[in-house]
Amino acid sequence: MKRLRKLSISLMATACLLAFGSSSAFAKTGWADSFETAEVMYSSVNQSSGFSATQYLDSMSDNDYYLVDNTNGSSVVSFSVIATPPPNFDIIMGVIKMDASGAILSIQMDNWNGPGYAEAIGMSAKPGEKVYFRIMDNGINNYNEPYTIQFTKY
Ligand SMILES: [Ca+2]
Ligand SMILES: [Ca+2]
Repeated sequence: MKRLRKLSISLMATACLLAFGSSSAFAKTGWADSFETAEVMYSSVNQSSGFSATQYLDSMSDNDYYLVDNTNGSSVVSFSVIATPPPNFDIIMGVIKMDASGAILSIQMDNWNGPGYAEAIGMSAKPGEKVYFRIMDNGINNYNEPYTIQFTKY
């Protein structure tokens, strides 16, 4: 019975996903899957001191990109990013820093902590730099619950 209910809920979610294909509330594969479609957490043009989002990864092939963009900035931006997975979900946070021309300055894949535990980084971006954060799963995971990502400017 419990299983049946779960199935009908997931069918409903699928129906909603079809009805509101572009809604970020059901964002999954197809949302923020590349550098070009990254969700902007901070931009030197439209500065914010904080950002947070709650999103789902739906499968091993899904991933979400987020951007801290200091391309047109006039000063160094120092900040932290914390990605917190649901229980039984092992998250990997890729951190890709680029210069204004898109040349990659550094890449790291942070996976310090296991299922249910956050990956976090404190760093800075000089004027002209941008940093992409790529949220991925580490193997097969619990896809029924969302992860959260939080950007905080120091
Ligand atoms: Ca995605
Ligand atoms: Ca991890």
